[in-house]
Amino acid sequence: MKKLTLLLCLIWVAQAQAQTVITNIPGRNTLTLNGKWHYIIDPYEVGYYDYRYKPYDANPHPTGGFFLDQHQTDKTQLIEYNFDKSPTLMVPGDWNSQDEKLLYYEGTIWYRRLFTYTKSNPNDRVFIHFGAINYESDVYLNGKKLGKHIGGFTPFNYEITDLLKENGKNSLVVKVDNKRHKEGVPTLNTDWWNYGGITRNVDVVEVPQTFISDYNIQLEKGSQNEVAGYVQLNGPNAANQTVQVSIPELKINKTFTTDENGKAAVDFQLKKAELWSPKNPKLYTVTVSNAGQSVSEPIGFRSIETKGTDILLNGKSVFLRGISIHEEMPMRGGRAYSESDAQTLLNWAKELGCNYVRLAHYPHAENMIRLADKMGILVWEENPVYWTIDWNNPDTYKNAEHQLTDLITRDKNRASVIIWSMANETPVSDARTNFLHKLVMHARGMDSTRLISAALEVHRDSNPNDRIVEDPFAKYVDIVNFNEYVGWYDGLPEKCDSINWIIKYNKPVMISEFGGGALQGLHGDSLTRWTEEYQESIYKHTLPMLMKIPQFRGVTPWILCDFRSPRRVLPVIQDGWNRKGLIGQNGTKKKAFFVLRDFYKKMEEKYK
Ligand code: GCB
Repeated sequence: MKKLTLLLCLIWVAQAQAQTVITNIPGRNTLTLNGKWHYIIDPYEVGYYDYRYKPYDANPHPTGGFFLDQHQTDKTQLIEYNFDKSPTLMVPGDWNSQDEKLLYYEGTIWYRRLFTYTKSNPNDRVFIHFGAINYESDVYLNGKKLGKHIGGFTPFNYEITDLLKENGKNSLVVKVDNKRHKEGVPTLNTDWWNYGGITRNVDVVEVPQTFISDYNIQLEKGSQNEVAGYVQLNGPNAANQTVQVSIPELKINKTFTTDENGKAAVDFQLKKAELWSPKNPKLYTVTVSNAGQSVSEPIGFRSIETKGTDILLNGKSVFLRGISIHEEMPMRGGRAYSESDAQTLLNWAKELGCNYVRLAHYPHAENMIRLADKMGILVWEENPVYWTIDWNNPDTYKNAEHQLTDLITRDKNRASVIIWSMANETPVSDARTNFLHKLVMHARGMDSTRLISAALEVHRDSNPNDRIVEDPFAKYVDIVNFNEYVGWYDGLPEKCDSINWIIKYNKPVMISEFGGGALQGLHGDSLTRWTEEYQESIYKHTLPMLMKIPQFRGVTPWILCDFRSPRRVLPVIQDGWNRKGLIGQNGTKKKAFFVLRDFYKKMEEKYK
């Protein structure tokens, strides 16, 4: 009997996990739960396991566990926690940068937020939506488990219609655990700070019984006027319904019918539409409606493809003047999360002369991509498959595929996004290449319109000056990207002058990383490590070297800003920061910033 209950419980949790993610949250009827949440630090997970190390939530009628959010109702009662009397953290936000004692913390923290909610319509359904929680979360409403989610950078939601106390106090408890795992995605070893917490927006979302859960409205591959996509309804009346797609500015108003799964194929022509580009980031208000409800958002239309060694944006060859960015605010030393954080980072990229950014090494917040759409900045988005993933573990693969799915689901209507990157600097082996190839097929199955890439590695040969890019995975990508550190990990800056690049692919080639460390404000000659002059010299020697690669079509140097990393321990210089930023920890630009800016001015002229 016990076993059966456990099994039912597991099935229920699995179903809760499988809930489809609602897209376009900013376009919906929402109540924000951002703000102060009470929290309890729980390194031993006493709020989750009993003293025999059994999870309290495995019992359908749990007697303990912090998720019950209990309070003493009489003085004899023994309850050894109290959310009301515990301190608070701001949500969204990582915990590390909010309290000094949490800077290095990796483990479990419980969050609790009370809220009241009144539906605008009694028949509506209600969901709770999380923009991202790093890394693993267990979510409970009014003492009942909604589900478990794994993966630190993508959104998820749970339906709470039946558990919600209308007009009453609801207790939302989230167990967040940011411990790293060998089989995780990312794995144990990275070069960035493992910021834990509820790092993005939390919203209550109200929708009709049958609602528009998702849609894809983008130009078809290779076309500059044919829109192809779908609208997905969710609910009891999803099948055989009519849905409308309208773009008033273009006088478009089309009707489609859903199939038995609630999905309608969408297909129509754009006449005289202005195509989206960095020079003209034109967005049209697109409205999808069904049975009296509608969802709108600004959407741009552009085509992206490769031809030989060229990248064609709206049919015209482009050079991608880029910069790599971590999702971190240097001055604060914490995860970037707000619209104004995104504005600061992307304004710096613009100042540098960029038309493109590489959002490394995991999916960044949705507001960043939406702002890139508005500002006219092309975007590379990356799955957190970094360095040495557990390639032979099927659960690791599922996890990676899941995160990629949620990323593509979230951002497929963003014109700015042109590249899905599968991975960064992964060591070549059959298991790794199969793993990545499967991810590519999955991504192409979900989205045939965007380009696929990955940051590959460089090899040496018997000739000490030859650098070779040769990787069995390269045949599956549209653009060959690689990271190289000649002048930093590989010799001194002048070495760049004598390097021969051997790259035999007839595809566009981009350099996804190069650079070196400099402490902002530290000056000396160009051979003294950590000075701004050394870093400047790397840029001065690297850019001419890259120009000699015939297929060279873009670059995203490492990196816009200094960022925190526990790998970087050198006192006085690093103090826990990777110093390869073109902008220092205090927001001041280093000398190399201006070298790159001048180069980008020339490249802009050249590709006019
Ligand atoms: C790399 C990694 C990046 C590191 C960088 C470095 O190749 O892709 O995550 O931060 O090198 O600074 O060494």
